[in-house]
Amino acid sequence: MGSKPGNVIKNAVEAAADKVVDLLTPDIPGKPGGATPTLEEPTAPVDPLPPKQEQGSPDTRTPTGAKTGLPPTAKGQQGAYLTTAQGARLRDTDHSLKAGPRGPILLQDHHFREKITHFDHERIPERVVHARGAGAHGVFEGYGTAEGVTRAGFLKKGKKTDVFVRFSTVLGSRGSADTVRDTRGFATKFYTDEGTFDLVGNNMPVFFIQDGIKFSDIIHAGKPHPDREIPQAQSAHDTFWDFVSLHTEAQHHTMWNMSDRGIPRSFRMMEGFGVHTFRLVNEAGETVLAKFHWKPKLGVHSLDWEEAQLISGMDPDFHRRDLYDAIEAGAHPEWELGIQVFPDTPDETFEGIDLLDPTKIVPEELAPVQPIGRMTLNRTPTNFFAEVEQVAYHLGNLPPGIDVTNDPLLQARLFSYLDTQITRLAGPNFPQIPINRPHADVNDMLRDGFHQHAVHAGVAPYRPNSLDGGNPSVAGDAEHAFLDVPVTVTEASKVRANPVSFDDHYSQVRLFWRSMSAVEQEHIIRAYTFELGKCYEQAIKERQLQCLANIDPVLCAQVATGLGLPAPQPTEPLAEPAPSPALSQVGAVWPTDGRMVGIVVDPDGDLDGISALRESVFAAGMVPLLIAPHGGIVGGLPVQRTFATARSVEFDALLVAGAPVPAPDALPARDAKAGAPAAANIDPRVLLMVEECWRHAKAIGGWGAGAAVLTAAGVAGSPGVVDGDAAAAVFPQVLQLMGAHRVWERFPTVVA
Ligand code: HDE
Repeated sequence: MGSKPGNVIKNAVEAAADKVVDLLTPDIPGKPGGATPTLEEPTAPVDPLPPKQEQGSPDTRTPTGAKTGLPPTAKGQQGAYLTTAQGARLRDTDHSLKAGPRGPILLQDHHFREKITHFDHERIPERVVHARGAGAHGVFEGYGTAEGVTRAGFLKKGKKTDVFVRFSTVLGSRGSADTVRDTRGFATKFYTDEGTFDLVGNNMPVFFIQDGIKFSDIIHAGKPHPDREIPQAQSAHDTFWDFVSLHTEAQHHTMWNMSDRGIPRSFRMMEGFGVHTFRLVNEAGETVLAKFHWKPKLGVHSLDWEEAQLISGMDPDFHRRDLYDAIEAGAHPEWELGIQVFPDTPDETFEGIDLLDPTKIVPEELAPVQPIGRMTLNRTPTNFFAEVEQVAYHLGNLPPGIDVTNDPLLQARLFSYLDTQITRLAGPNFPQIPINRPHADVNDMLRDGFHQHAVHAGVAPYRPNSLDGGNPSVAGDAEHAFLDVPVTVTEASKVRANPVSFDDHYSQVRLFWRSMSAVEQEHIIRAYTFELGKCYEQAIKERQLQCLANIDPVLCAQVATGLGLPAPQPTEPLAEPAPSPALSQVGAVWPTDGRMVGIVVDPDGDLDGISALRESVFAAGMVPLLIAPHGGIVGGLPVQRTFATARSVEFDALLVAGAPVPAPDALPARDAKAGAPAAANIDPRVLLMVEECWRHAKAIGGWGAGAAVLTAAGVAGSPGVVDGDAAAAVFPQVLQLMGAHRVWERFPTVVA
């Protein structure tokens, strides 16, 4: 017979109590009569546990990406039948469940609610800065040249490491135009075997502020005005110039923005800078200070300001398109990573330059940039949101061999990047998002939180422990542990202050100005004149002119003339720094890979040699685009642009084989030149293309009827305009001109 229910419970409780006693009693060390302890000593490690689930070397970084062996064009959905998020197969996804065909939607329609609810939450907060960006995958290969100064494994000779790079503008929203005048972000995630290394840099080597506590202030000043939320992605407004004229430490970075560096031709043609000084440590524990530089294989090139503005309207995605087109066409962008190396002295200066001041550079002439590896971008994202939008950089992500310094801007950044992701990516588990997963095995003791994807085994996520076999154990040098370099921190009083050396706000701005060629100086003058000309407040213009007077009197006088204001006298003695020729973008010849060449043809004209010309352009690693009055096929070749869809800004050079004289009624009356002489009666859209290419100092070539077009446009015979009898004679000369990026002598200069 069974016992009474009350007895069953009592017996079970007693049995359980016995069990507890059975398990625990013998293990209490020193207890009289206790058995020998069976658990491990807290600190004795055994073989490490396998990596946390879902966080090993991620073969499944992108479910449909190349890593899985699927082509990038693989279908978005995997499987034949549409299902709910729970896997229930669906009969219909186009009609909501209604009370009759004309009735209201029923609340019980789970599929409808799941679909709309998910859609309602598709957007996440955009980055508070650097919201607009584009990213690509690639590979980094170490040269081994840095082995003497850093133990970082990814820099060893021949070592290949996957990377993901995100380029960005700073000020604009996620949908803003690519070609605005702004700093560009250049953030690289190295998925190294020793943990992820994020080099979160810009295309300019200095920053607006010296202390991170002012970051929100400069960004509030640069972002659109809080009342009307305009202007978008611009620094040409009162609050920006108010800030930089009051915080004169910003003047150096501001001049970089006003220079051609503020309007890059392509992400592929930008330098990148780590900005801060880092500390490197080698196997022997010796340290040096270092600055990181990315040098583009294609050279550093920029747009013309008018061109940049036109592109903002014609093709706001210009830089993004350029990057993805180049990668997909096989013109894989490349950069060399280099370092400037300085002795790690107690004063942390080099040649009198404070290495902790992020508003200062060390000219390359004083400390050459030494190449330590090469990066190639070779794969576009499979899914923009999953990869480019969700990638989360943090300059605290460092491998052993690279450490931070006390640069107060860097120190503030060490806090900010982790913090911002918690809101942006909704919780602390964002490192588990595929694009953010390290390629090194992860074995952390972080648990729970929103969006926890790992299913952790074991009971003791703490250490030391005796319940999970003492795991995890800690690593030493032999196991590639990260090393916090034991730098001496001098005892000092707490202060809110900067070193005195940080007070020099002008000498390096003058250094930059004096390093520019005449044409680059002219562009800088025009940029300041444009931006200040957009300000309303007279006092702000005057204050900024005073800053310019302290940089250079000629610069100040020219901008003042443009603004119609008197030029003030300097209030500080002008420094006489030696120029740094490495800062100028003019004067060298560069590869032309991936450049765009427009070829204007007349379908009824002489098409001889066009096919061979296209092949020559391809052979030079560039992209020929045939432009004709209408689409379709001309001379057996596909037309890529028509007179209606083409605009000069898309091309790096223009070749004109001929342009048909439009029939009198072919163009709207406003486009036709009434009573124009026959020679000038060329389609005005072709003339505009030629004129703009000329104004933007691009190489132009023409032959036969095309040469006549150049004459009619009034550009024949001027520098960088080549004419000849045949395409075969003209193209090589145009190619040569393109190597210099622009026909520099076409730009006017006012600075002697
Ligand atoms: Fe950033 N910065 N920053 N920054 N930054 C961010 O982090 C911040 C600074 C840079 O493509 C944010 O994930 C502070 C210098 C790049 O995802 C945020 C300070 C340099 C990117 C942040 C600086 C940079 C960011 C916004 C002053 C060049 C884009 C979203 C102490 C060396 C990364 C995010 C990407 C992004 C903070 C100054 C470069 C808010 C507080 C100097 C390239 O955390």
